Amino acid sequence: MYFENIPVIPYEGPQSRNPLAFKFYNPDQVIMGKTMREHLPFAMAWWHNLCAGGTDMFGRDTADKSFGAEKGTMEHAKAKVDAGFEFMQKLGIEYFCFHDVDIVPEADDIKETNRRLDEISDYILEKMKATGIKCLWGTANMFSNPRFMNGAGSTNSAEVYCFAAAQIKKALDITVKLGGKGYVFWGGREGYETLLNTDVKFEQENIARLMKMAVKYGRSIGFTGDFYIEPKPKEPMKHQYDFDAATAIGFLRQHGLDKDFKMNIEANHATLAGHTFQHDLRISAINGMLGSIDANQGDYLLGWDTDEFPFDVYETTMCMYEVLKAGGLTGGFNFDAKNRRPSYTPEDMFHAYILGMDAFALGLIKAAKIIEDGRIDAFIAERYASYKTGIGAKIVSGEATLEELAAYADELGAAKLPGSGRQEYLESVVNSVLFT
Ligand code: XLS
Ligand code: CA
Ligand code: CA
Repeated sequence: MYFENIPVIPYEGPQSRNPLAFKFYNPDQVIMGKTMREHLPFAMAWWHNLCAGGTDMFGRDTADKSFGAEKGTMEHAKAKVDAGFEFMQKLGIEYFCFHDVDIVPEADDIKETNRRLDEISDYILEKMKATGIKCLWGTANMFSNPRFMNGAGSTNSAEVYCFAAAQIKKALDITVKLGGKGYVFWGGREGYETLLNTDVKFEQENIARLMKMAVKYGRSIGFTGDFYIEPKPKEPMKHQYDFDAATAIGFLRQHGLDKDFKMNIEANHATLAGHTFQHDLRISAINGMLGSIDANQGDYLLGWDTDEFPFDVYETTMCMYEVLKAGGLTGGFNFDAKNRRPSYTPEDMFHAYILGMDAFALGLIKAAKIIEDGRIDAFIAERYASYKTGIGAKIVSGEATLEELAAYADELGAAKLPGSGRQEYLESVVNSVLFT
């Protein structure tokens, strides 16, 4: 036991003052025909929760994530597995996500790293069988090791490219072994700092080549899940190729990868791209590519990826509105989030997940109410009503010509204004649903 003082976290309802209880996440509660557990397949992010101790640019770890073992050893790797499964069980979290180097210490020689990955994945598999906890997605960390300073798929070095391929191959092997539903590409260093040394076209084609090889290999070993691109515009690089959902979707279509890939949308990455979280979810959904979500939030006052636990219920509500409208996710909600540096105790790890799970549960409850209330949907339908009949219907059916529309405008002489957008009214509808 690593968290002796922490009980299994119960649902106690909104009036509860117990810090170690859910106020809104009630797994068996049914919303729009499905339980909260089904709507919200939550996942623990191995890296933040079990590895990161709060180191930042100016200071070292504040939290002790040794779990009683010597760091950098296989004992430590196993202690993290034990602690992680105890943590997930106590919170009722059914999935986890991992990078290769989160689950084992990386050795100098990749053959030794891979041997360690075989060993730890046997151990993880045993725990999965004993608890019923599952793998949401796996990925390869192709951004921390110095060899990836110029990217992985986009590196200038063919040798480094081979190491990226080797890591993807092994991470896919382990993901398949653990029954993972998805495999993520987050291209943190797939981008550039200056065009003075960069061939953008060549780099992007090389990324596509690597992804095609990954799909081919993954399918050959029985991976039937989705590959995901996780867009992010910047940090660590100045320009990252997977800027946002629209850019990533265009790239996938250009290279014929759109049948095998979907988006993994992270809230904080969408806001770094100058979008709302909801925007990138909508763009993914309308393109049939909303796969999974990295559930966190950024800080509008800071220009970087703060990976905070979700707290903003407006955001989680509009997120769940998108997810409900899209008919749910094939992936899940991975808490790619970390405690603030001064929240360094084991209890804080639980407080963080309780906050995040409750914020999404409340978002789900409220999003369902917005849909049931119907005023927003009715307004949107009415707003486009001029396309239902007459000249509008002709435009939509594709029968109209530019000359015909121009003649129609000539006849009108002057257009009526297109009708009020009623933004303030609609925002007050949202508030009335949120706060009753
Ligand atoms: C970093 C990303 C990363 C991916 C997985 O900003 O969020 O953690 O989710 O490599
Ligand atoms: Ca992030
Ligand atoms: Ca992420």
